Amino acid sequence: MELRNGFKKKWWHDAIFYEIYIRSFADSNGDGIGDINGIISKLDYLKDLGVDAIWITPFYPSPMFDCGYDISDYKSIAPEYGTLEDFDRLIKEAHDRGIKVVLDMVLNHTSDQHYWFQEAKKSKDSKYRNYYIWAEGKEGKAPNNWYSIFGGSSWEYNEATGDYYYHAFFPQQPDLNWRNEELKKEMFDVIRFWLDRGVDGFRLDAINFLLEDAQLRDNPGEGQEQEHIYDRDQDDTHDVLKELRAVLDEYEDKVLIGEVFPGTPGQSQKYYGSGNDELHLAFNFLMLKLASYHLDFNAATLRKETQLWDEATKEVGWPVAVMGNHDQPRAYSSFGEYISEPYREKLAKGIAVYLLTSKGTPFLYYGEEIGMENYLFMDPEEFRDNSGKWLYNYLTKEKGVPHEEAILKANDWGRDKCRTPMQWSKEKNAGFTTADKAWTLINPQYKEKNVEDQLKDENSFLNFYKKLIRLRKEKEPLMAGDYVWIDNDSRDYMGYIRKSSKGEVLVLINFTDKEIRLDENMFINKREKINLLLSNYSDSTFTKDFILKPAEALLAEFV
Ligand code: TEU
Ligand code: CA
Repeated sequence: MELRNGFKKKWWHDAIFYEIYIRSFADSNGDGIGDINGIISKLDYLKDLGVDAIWITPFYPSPMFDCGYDISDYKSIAPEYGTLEDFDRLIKEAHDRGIKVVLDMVLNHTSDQHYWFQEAKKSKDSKYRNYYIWAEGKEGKAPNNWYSIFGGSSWEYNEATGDYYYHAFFPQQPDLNWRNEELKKEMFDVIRFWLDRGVDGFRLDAINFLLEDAQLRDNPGEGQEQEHIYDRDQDDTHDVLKELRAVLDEYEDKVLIGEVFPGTPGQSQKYYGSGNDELHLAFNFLMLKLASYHLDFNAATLRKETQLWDEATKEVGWPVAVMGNHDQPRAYSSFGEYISEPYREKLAKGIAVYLLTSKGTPFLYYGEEIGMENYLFMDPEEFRDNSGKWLYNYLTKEKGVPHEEAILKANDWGRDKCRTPMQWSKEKNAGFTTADKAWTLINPQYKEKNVEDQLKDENSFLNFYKKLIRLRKEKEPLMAGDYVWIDNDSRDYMGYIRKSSKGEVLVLINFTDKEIRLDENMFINKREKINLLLSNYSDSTFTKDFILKPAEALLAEFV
């Protein structure tokens, strides 16, 4: 099959991906922490859901300052997650079921506990000094004004050497120096290590942060408001990506998926390179814009963004559709803000319709399929994510903000709310662990929302997802088709036909809590009849009266 612009179809074009936040997915040995054997025990569930590939968040040894995104050994597995033998078994068990396995790879930085950094910080003569980025201070202050993602200067003073090292994220995550050939070789070796073990590709963490301006020039603007023109998206990052891609291409059929942050369409487009020499896929952080920044969300903004992404990827590759991940609020909660209470679940199903009828590879985040929601942590002692902890302390201790206000802000910025354990059943601890307590709080909502109950209920959220996934696989236009937009202006509903040489599928999503009557001539035209494939209402009347009920979302075919 040929996709647009002569791209040959690969497995990842039509695969359904599923992100597993390993610590919270399934605990097999009763220590309260999800693990590799836990994942193996749920492969049949994933297969049945229709998942074709899993992306597993970092499981390497780590002091866990950033929940595993601070790696201290790249070629091993943290004991709490299992062993390399468990991992090999996971690859085999997944592959036996036709499920691909993609690892999370953090190339931008290591943990400050990594042997390289421990050595590097001892002396300027260390063999590993040049693995990291060092600079002299200026008048007793940091070398420049670069501001870190998690707050504060990106530079940290090092006593032993009397100078500063650079960190885009926490000080516990020193950035690697990708201009050093030796370092590059070490990391490519890591990539080969896992490819040799049979993994099918990588999700590259914060890949546009890889290199910084060699002259360390100041960014325009200050603090959080600064424009990151010298500490992100440097031209030579693409040279490294091309080398990395060449390593990947030594193997057959592997995929490179990049987190380009914040990932506007124009910015991300560059990371696809010519279309065949950098990333295969770059995440689209639409939901981040809609949710984290509380933007004006409606059918028009979503349509516009979808069109921009389609345009941006047209020449160079293939888009991604994603509604949530381990850094973002749960989609169910974010979109729920835009509609009145009785229609929250309907709209969440509408968002699922959008996700699974979009052009591009869909990525699900664990628990999304049962409608898991944010869980607010009201006691700062319970925070597991240091970004929320940092903000809470900063606000209460340095800014004098009262607890009630600070805790909400810390929840907003922190990421614990979307990392609560998977809700498998209404048993104790949601069936996630047999331990007394899980490593983090469990959303008490598990009693009403869990896999076990939803599997039994024909109209459940989970079964809606399953039906959608099945339709996406059955109806070729939903994968390969182009968009034919039905109404390019409506702020209330989105309508499009996915059209390919094999046929057409109509998609309509009402984003409001009001009925919308459509003019059938808009889409039915010369076609005889319209046949409903799926609606989030079991009593949809659309094919008779062309009325979309409040928050109704549907797929239909012309016959
Ligand atoms: O995220 C990159 C990133 O920029 C986001 O962390 C974002 O700024 C933040 O989460 C907003 O709340 C990746 C990982 O996905 C994230 O979990 C890591 O913390 C980060 O890199 C550092 O490795
Ligand atoms: Ca465990």
